[in-house]
Amino acid sequence: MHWQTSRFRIDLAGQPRVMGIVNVTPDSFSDGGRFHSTRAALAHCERLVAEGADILDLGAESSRPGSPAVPLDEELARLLPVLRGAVTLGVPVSVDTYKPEVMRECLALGADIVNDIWALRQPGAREAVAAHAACGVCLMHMHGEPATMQLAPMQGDAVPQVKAFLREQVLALRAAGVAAERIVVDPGIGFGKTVAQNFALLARQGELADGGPPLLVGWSRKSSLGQVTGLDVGERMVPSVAAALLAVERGARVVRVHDVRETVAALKVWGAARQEQ
Ligand code: HH2
Repeated sequence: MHWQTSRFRIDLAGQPRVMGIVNVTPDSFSDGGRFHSTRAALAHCERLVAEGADILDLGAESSRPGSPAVPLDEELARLLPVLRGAVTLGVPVSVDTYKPEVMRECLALGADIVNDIWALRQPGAREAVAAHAACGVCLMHMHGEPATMQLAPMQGDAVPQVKAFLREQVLALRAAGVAAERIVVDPGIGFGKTVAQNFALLARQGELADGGPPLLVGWSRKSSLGQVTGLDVGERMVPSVAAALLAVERGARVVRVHDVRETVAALKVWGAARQEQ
C-alpha cells in the first residue's frame, strides 16, 4: 500500500505516517496567529520535520466552525512564500485548500498533495487535480460548510453516510482520470458532526477503511476531545495523541496532527508492539 504524490511515493504499509499541521493563518482554532508570518511558518515547518513529520500540511484558510472565507489573492499571498521554502525540506508538502486556482499555483511550485476539506466539490477543483500527472489528493467528508456546519450537523448514523460520500467522491475522481494510488480519504472529524458521531466514526473506523483507499484522520485538538475531557484547546495534546493512536489501531495510515513530536513517540510504541505480533 502506498500514496503516490508529485515527487514522493509514500509507503503506507509499514509505520503510520504523521502529517504535521502548519496553519499560516491569523485565526485557526488552536494556533491561529502563531505562524502567520512567512518566517515563523517556515521555522515551524523545519521544526516539525526535525520532530519526525513525514508530511507537512500547509493551510492558509481556517476551517474552524463559523470561519469566514479568505479571498484568493490573500490565500496565495500567505501560502506561496511558505510553500517555496517547504518544498526544499525533503518531505512531501500538502496544501490544504479547496480553491482550484490555489491548487494549480501550488502544484506548479512543487506541492505534492492537495488536501481538500470539500473533497474537490468546488467547480474546477477535480479538473485541477486531474490535470496534474501525479499529485496526491486527500478527499475529506464535510457536512454543510464551515460557516454553518455546527449549526445543523448530520442526522442519524454518520458511518454509512460518510462511507457512501467518500466512495462517490473517489469514483468521480477516478472517472476524471486520477489513479487510485494517488487518493486517500478522510472522515472529516468535527466537520458538521456531533460529538457522538465523531466518536462513532472512531469506534467503527474499520467500516470506513474496509476495502477502500487508505485513511487519513485528523483529531488533533478538536472540540470533541474538549467535550469529553473538559480541557481547553491549548491543553489537548494528550487527548489528541490518544485519539491518533486509537485511529491508527483501527486502521488509519496517516494522522494529521499539531503535536508531531509526541505523536511520533506514541506511534513508535505502537510500532514496537506491532512488530512482536
Ligand atoms: N481539519 C482541519 C483542517 N483541515 N484536513 C483534513 N484532511 N482533515 C482534517 O481533519 C482537517 C483538515 C481543521 O483543523 P486545523 O487545521 O487545526 O484548524 P483550522 O481549520 O482552524 O486552521
